[in-house]
Amino acid sequence: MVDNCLFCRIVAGEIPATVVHETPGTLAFRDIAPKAPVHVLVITKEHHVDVAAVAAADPALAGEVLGAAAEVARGEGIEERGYRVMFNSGPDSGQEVAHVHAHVLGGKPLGPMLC
Ligand code: DGP
Repeated sequence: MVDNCLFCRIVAGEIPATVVHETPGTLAFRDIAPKAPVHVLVITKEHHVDVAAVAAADPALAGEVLGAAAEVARGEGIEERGYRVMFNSGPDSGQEVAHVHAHVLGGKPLGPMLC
């Protein structure tokens, strides 16, 4: 755990979150400022700054994040219509929280990717 990391504090139970899914290595909870009817964040319980860091340090855990994202989509009922899984990584992406998280977005037509 990294002391000043918001998502590490959620994993530790120090900050409340609406958890929708959990695996041995991941936790999934609703985004506090949802951008779509379904907006869930899938994070690693271990601290990794971004998707490249977890992929380099523990490829199996990176795969576990993707599997958990698919499970969340199934559980939220958005699998059939489709959904988006997105990672921000680094300053140009606008990444606000330096702890790897997949955004799982769906529940409406999402339109083209913005950049
Ligand atoms: P990003 O910009 O990719 O780093 O996304 C960070 C997301 O985290 C953003 O969509 C808002 C969300 N978020 C920030 N603080 C909290 C919090 O305290 N609780 C929850 N559930 N989500 C948070």
